Amino acid sequence: MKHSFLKSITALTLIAVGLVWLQGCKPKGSQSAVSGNAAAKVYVAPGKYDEFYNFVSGGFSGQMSVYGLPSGRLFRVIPVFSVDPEKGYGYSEETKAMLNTSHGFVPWDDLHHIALSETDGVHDGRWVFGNGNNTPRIARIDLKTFRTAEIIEIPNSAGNHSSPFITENSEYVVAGTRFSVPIGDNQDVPINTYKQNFKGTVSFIGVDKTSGNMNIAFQILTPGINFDLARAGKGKSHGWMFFSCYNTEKANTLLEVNASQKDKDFIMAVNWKKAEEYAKAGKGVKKAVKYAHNLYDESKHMATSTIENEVLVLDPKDCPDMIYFMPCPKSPHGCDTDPTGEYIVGSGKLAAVIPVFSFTKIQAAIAAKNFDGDYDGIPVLKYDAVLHGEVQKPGLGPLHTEFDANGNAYTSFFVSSEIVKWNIKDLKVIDRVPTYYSIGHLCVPGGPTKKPWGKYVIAYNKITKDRYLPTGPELTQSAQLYDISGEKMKLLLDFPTIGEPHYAEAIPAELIMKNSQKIYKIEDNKNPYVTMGDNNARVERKGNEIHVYMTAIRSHFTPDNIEGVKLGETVYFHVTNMEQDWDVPHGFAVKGANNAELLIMPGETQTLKWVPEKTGVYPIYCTDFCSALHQEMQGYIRVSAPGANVPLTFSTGKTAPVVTEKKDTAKTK
Ligand code: K7E
Ligand code: CUA
Repeated sequence: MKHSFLKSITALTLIAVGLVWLQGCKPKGSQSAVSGNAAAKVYVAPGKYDEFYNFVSGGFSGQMSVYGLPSGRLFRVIPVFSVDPEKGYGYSEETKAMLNTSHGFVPWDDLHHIALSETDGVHDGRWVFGNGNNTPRIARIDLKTFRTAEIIEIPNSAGNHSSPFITENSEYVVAGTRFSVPIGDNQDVPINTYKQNFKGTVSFIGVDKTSGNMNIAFQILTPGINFDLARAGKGKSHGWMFFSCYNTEKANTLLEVNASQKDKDFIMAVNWKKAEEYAKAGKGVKKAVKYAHNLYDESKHMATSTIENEVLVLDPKDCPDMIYFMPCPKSPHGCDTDPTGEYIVGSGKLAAVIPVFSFTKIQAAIAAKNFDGDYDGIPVLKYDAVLHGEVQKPGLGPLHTEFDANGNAYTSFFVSSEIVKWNIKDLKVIDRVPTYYSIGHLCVPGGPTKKPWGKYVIAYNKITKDRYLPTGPELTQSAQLYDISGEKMKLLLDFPTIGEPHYAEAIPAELIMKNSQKIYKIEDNKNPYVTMGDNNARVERKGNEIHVYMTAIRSHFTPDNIEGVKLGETVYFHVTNMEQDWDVPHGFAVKGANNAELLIMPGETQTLKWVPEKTGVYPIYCTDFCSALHQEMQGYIRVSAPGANVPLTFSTGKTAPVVTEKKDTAKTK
């Protein structure tokens, strides 16, 4: 009794102390931290371009946002996992399938990490990937159009946090499960059978070299621990992937305490070249699962969702020398590889040091079987045998590390709210700057690649408190830009962000802007509901459905007068934007529709579904100010009672024969 009472007191104290400590402290001198010429360094004159694109995850907004650097100007919010009424994403008939999952339509997710595609270890500007944490998914955004082109769901996963980290030729993006879960046929098991029944997986998602299309190449079954982050090897460590793991205690409740027991958790090193060989050699087992694979077809302007039924699973028991554990103090979060691929940095949230591992030593330790026993049958490498060294007294609560091209590392510290610059070889701290406040991830342009462009480090902060004008209980989160061109880091700029920023990547603007698409060619439009020119505009009744084949061009819709719709019918507006000029979208909205607007790009067709609930005349209009006569870009659709004798008609600019009705006559005469 007494013993367990004491135990719980200790646990509670731990929690209390931990909470105070984990919440971080406010750095001093927050008002006067900017150097004299900061404004000039971030000033991008009107009409001039920024030097970098910055792709920033939106966290619980489910979206990705695009900023310019160094200005911090917001250019675009790309809808990825969340519906976006502004663009009709997830609302138009064409885009709904993008958000389909094995659980049905899921209109939201939690996007934490960004991975720009790479060729030979360098960002190539073709695609950017993002992860959905909640309903495990990975999205691919096409950087020609800045639109989500593909979403693949990850089966046997829950809380897809360790994702989507990319290999140096975009061979794979990986997805490690945060939660271990019961896997297999019987998932209805007591939670306290965690240790027996719960398993983890890490998935390797192949990326087609030409199309970018994803497929789940294989999954590796792991002990029931939590995967947090990952990084691919590069250069000499190409062919390996490193995952940080926590909860090696395999706790299933009060992880705050119960998963912080051990002095060291693990970084899991995966030899994925070897895993590939095992997969090819038939060492895997095909497991029955269900997951959605959604693709946006750019010529059809339409998404399709396919439910897949199978995934190839590799069990380390049948695949020796494929994975190893390296001890890493204490609840590691970030796991980052330096530009040479030799050094792997673990960031233990509760650790007092930053351990840096050596790939050369890892290989030697594996060859010499220098193991410290095993964990669930997987060899554990000896800490001292694989350690390059530890950064001493770096700060409190290390989370993530990025690199410049000069052998320096930049680590974010959530608790002590700072960025610390240190030298990778001699592990000496060079500089530290406060962040306002409680930094999570940080980003150096090209920082995770073989060729960092350097110049800046950007902090993505969790808390802003007094930094901005107050906006009620919810305050903006923010980014801060620091100059890293000299020995000392210099704060240049704060800018607010969309949602909660987690990870971000930055890439020189010229790698993307030269490929940016301006329009969709109307002659290539293969949408089954396209209207090729005003002459083909029409309204058709199919059973209980009315299909409006409509064109939009400055500054009218064809047709813009529609009559004869009956209450109880469902109306589909298939709107084709006939424009072939850059930056001339048309919008489309219907009064009272329980839906969003459409925002239709030049040459594109999008469809709005509308179920009228009352008889009457409903205005329709263009929502995007497209010309001097934008405000004239409008029309009417009339809905009559089911039995009414109103024929289905449509027109634009025609003076229809006057139908005399009593009340009209009464008014005019
Ligand atoms: Cu550190 Cu979800 Cu990458 Cu946020 S995670 S900070
Ligand atoms: Cu079209 Cu406004």
